[in-house]
Amino acid sequence: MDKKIITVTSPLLPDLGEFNECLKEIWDSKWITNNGSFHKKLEAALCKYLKVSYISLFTNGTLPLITALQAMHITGEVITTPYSFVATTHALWWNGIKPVFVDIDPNTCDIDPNKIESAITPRTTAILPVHVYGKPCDTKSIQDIADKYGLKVLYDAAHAFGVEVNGESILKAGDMSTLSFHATKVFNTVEGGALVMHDEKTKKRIDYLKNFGFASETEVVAPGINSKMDEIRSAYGLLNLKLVDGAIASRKKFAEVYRKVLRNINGISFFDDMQGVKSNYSYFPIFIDAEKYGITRDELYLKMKEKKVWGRRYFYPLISNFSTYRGLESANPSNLPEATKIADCVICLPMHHLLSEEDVTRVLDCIIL
Ligand code: T4K
Repeated sequence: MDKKIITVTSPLLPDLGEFNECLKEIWDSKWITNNGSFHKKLEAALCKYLKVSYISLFTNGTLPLITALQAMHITGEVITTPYSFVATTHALWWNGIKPVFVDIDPNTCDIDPNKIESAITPRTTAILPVHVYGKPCDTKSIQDIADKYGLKVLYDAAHAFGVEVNGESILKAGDMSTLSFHATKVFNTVEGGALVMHDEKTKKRIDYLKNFGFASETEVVAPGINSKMDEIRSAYGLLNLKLVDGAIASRKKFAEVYRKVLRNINGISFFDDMQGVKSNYSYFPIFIDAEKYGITRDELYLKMKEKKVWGRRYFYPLISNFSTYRGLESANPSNLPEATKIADCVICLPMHHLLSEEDVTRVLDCIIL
């Protein structure tokens, strides 16, 4: 019998019966977008779940990045990481900002705070770090640098839904944080995203900017974009929010099995849980030392593919290697040795709530040589 494909992720789907009931309510109300009742309910529910005071829903995780930069009037140069999904740097491009890439700390895959200061110039206005794989950045060191140089900090927290450090949401760090609710994320609204901010004034301003800049029926205060989440996705999100803790618990269980087996394989490394961090197990990256392991990352990746196990090389190539950015001085691989090394040896293993024990065994059988 043909084996099924095991994909890197699989979307969390709400109960179809309950979703149908919501659709009926939306149909009856005839209010399908523009800050409807499900939109309001989802914002309130997310504030509670994520332990934050203010949130603004968006249509994806890219537009909140673009909008936050606009709202904070960020210009000139912004220090960021090359080790992320390309949307992080594209958000700078869309605002006419020059990205300045800084290397990562291989122990977390997040931007290395020790390398930020030497990249600051008189044109630097902000830092755009990413909590890669949901692993929290060193937010204290980053904030100390930002305060010293008068910089803003915008966190791309696309992977960090529900992540907490010592009982506090990671989304409280910096000036603002963005989330992605794409189908491939721990919590999804099909497509979707959000911006988390710390005061009501900013929330109001962001709500104008995601609605073309309208402050009232007749007033446009800025060239805003259209990035409002509709009622259908908001309802879907509300239902998924009830399921997300169960999905994270399943992910944790599978992560523990992976770790138990992989710990005994020479040349394969991975992350353990960080002290004091409530993780969401959004990704399970492994790092291959080809010399010790015996085959290269790409050989393993292709072998997995042959066996219908679709891992993904997140994040290879580095953003700094894409044609739009590789001409930048900071994109030179000699400036980014750790990120270059990690991008060349990483594979994210299948990690989602619908894996079975048999799936996990099939994944591990590919890796055990
Ligand atoms: N910042 C960071 C750090 C990000 O990682 C992202 C997005 C963003 C910003 C921007 O957020 P959004 O604007 O996207 O909300 C995926 C996602 O499209 C992207 O959201 C995500 N990061 C990135 C890391 O991964 P692909 O091209 O790898 O996805 P795709 O379509 O190949 O899907 C991967 C696997 O997931 C498939 O093999 C099967 C499974 N899948 C996927 C979809 C879409 C399903 O089973 N069902 C589905 O509907 O980019």
